[in-house]
Amino acid sequence: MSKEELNLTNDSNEVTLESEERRKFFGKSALIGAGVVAAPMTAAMFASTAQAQRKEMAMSAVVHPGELDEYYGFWSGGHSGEVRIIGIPSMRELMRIPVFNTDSATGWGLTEESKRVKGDSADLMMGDSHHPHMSMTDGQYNGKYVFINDKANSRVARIRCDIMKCDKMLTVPNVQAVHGLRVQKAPYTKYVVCNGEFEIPMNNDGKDGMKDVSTYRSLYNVINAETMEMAFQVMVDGNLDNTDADFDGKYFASTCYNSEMGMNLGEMIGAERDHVVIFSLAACEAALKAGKFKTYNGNNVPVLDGRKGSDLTRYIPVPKSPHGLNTSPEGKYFMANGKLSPTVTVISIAKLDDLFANKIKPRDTVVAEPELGLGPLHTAFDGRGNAYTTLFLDSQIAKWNVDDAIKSYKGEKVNYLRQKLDVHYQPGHNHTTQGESRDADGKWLIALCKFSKDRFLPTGPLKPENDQLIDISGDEMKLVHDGPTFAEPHDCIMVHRSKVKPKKVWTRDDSMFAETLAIAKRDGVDPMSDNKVIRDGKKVRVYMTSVAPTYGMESFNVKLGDEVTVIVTNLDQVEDVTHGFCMTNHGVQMEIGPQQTASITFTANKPGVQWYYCNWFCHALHMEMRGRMFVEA
Ligand code: RUQ
Ligand code: CUA
Repeated sequence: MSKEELNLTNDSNEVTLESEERRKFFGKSALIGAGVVAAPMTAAMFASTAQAQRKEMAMSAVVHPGELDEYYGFWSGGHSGEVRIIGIPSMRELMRIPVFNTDSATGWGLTEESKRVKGDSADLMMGDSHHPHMSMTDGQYNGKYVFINDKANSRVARIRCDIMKCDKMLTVPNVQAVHGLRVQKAPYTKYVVCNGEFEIPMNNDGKDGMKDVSTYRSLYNVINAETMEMAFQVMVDGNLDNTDADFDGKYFASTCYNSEMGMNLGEMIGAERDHVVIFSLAACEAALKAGKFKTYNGNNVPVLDGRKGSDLTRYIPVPKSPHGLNTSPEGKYFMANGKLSPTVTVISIAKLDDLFANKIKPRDTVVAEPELGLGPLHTAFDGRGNAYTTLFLDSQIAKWNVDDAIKSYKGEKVNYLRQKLDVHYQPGHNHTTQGESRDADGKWLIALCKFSKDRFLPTGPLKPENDQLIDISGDEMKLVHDGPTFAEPHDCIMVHRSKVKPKKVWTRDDSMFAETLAIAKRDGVDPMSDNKVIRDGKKVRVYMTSVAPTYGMESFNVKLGDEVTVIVTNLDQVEDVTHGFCMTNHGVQMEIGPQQTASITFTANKPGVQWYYCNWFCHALHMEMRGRMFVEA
């Protein structure tokens, strides 16, 4: 296998000469050997006749000790509520970013800074994260933000990629269950868009009409990506599910099921057809400007009417209950995945202008509807004209050629199906490297399998999911790696490492703790040098510094029942020297990275000596990094 095929040539200026030399030295056979170690095979696989071929496949996922992955994977943590950073192709979990969940290690959800980010939902400890997507400029990832939805609590959060922390969170008003989420791809991510999935009365105040289903609506939500405030919402017919954007900054599209407005399964799947709803951004912005909107539930978010017949939207009939909606990376097609139908509906984006001008009928925009297999959920792309669709019921990925599917739809006798690959088992989302951007490079495909069954050592009734890495660089898809993951990665993106530039230490003017510094200033404290206790009635603010392996304050005094806020500033400037602050027996713990200020509040409800200690291993004398809080009864 050439270096190219091993993915070692890309931006090789980042790869040290030393490792280049080492790779040459290792040569082919050594790499194969290491591959077996990195991705152990089951006995059954060894027994298989395809053994030699499988070894060849395992090779390309190897990232040797000390070497770096080529891609950042941003993984949804599903109902764990977090986002995870996975190195691709090694599939090593590099970091977890707590977002909607509460995190014991970093204190996310417990610290004052994280509570400020969570705002009106600071009391919620959990979430259900689905769709992470990175901000873009001209259809390319720009490394600035990753956005993610929380279906459980109807929220959208933003992660800053320079520090890999969540810095904004919005509870979307007027809706329940924010599901599909994408970003505007061009000219830049001005808006984040997401679907309010479950239909509810427009004024959901528990007064009249609560049981009158005809008043229920699902809304499309458009959020300003920079301020993370609502821009506007669009009322539709049916339940919105997944969404994506074009590459021209003109249209968004959502799959929409339950056009019947049924309240139970039987009613929801009665009709033969549901829809893809197309939203015209220009028409929506014009309606907004002209004041053609209403407000509901006592808030001032403008809600536009995009129901059937409105000029803001068009409804394209597709087989019933579609699920995933994906834009092909050259910007030509929206694709709606059939779920209950074995097909994917291919909609030509170039025809949408005519559709909005009423020159053609909605179905005239459909240029292909290939039949792929049972339970198509999501489609990914390799940038070479091929599409990869997960077949949930068949436990397969279907690779098919888009141009051939279009020819076939026109009646030509061509076979658009290229290959079906078994995956293990029941895949939901799949994703290719940079595949939702203009830079789709067709190297790797991930199948996020909902069930792992027999693929790993048994772990009791609850089993991991299985994220499978597939090499798509050649003509054939090759399964390379089984990756167990905890509940439940719905979706992911894989971004080339050249696009992401995280900081190594915090900068002192970071907005994350700006408010904490403002409080310190009011207290007349310089957190970079002062170790001081400020009493403010029953409230006590304890400012201390930390330098490995000591806190600036060995002890402090409070009274029983005081509300104590401990504000720690980490003076260390060395990369990776993170300190912690834990007050034993008080449920208090947090991370303080180099040059960071972090604070946490608790009630001193236990008299006597209470030790606090550093819980991030920072120094040979880390165990000695502790102090006493004296609580006077
Ligand atoms: S959507 S597969 Cu949120 Cu498919 Cu999970
Ligand atoms: Cu500071 Cu451990």
